[in-house]
Amino acid sequence: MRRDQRRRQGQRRGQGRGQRQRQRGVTLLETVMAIVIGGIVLASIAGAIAWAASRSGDTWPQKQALALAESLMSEIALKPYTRCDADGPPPEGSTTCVIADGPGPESGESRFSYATPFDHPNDYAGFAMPAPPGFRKLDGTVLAGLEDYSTAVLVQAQALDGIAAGEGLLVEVTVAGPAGTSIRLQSFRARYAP
Ligand SMILES: [Ca+2]
Repeated sequence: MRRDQRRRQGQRRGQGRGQRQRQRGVTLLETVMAIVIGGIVLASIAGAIAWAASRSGDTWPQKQALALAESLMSEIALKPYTRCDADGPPPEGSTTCVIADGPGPESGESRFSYATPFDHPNDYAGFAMPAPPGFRKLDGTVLAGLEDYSTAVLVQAQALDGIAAGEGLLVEVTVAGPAGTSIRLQSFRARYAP
């Protein structure tokens, strides 16, 4: 009697394991459904990536123009803002410049000259690199691929908070590129040296 009970219990346990094994299994229909859903998800992700890639291409001229404007603005920021031209400071004991500095380059100065380069923010007043040939390096050579980007610089006296116009400058760099692209950066300088 006890043996029969144990056998029946064993049969019930065996049936229970079989049911659990059947529950753990995956049907062909479920597999097909998973593949279909996975495919839809992957197609959606690929579509989002393609959309983002197309949008990033649209903004490329703006990014390029901004990089050029920042480059030229950094170059101007490196020039000391002094009262006299860097080549003609006042002699010792005097306050009169040997070479006075004013808007635009002084005699012989050029952004593309190694002997007499621009040496003051004022030298960039009215400076421009029309397109073509577009943006040029300090040695005058054209940067390939940037022939459609034109550059113009405005430098003018600017009164700042507590600083007279004669001792403050507004520097404005404008870069125009393809597809109507236009970037304008502004910065302000205050004279710190004699
Ligand atoms: Ca100068």
